[in-house]
Amino acid sequence: MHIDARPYAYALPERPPALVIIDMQRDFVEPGGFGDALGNDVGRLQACVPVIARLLATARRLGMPMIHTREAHRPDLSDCPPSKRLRGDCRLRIGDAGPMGRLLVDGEPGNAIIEALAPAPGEVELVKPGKGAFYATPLQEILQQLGVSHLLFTGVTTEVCVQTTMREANDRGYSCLLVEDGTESYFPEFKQATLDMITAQGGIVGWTAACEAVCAGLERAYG
Ligand code: C5J
Repeated sequence: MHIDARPYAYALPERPPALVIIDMQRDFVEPGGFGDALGNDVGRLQACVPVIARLLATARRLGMPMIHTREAHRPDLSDCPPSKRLRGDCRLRIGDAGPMGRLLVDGEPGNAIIEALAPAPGEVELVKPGKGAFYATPLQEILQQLGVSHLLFTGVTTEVCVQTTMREANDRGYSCLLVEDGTESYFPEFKQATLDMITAQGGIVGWTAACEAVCAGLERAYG
């Protein structure tokens, strides 16, 4: 069983892959959040919401493991390096109060995952202080406990937290596929470049495929 993917078929294992949903939080997707404060057009990220919702519904129905992540810092910002906080030409910085509460701070209204993709009870919701989801989190232990070998990636933004996490996962031996229409960037050219970088050289980081092909492959294998 496999998913029709680039640069070639993505072979599916006996145990279903985990669906990883990176940082679909109000901070990045809605006006008034961190992404907006950095001067980005946050409306661009909306396109992937219904796609991820479809994958989420499929994953729940097929009993696949799911990992939802949020980029978040402790309220005292002890896990936010000054080099990160002070970077960028922004109106508001990490930890400053915005219309949805303090930017990128755990527990604030703006830090919540958007309602359309909210984790269901029992699904893993991982708080990560970095761009990569393996840095300073128990993600590796969680995946090992789940017995997962393959990861399907979605979320935002393609070239920052999604790509960083996929590269971290690749180095840890996971077979990784990025869902092409299940990820977005504020910069379409960066999204395209990321898809090209991942699949270049025979899949130097992994595979990519559209949601349609991913769902069809999952249904064939686990439905
Ligand atoms: C960024 C992310 N772009 N989730 N975070 O700062 O990609």
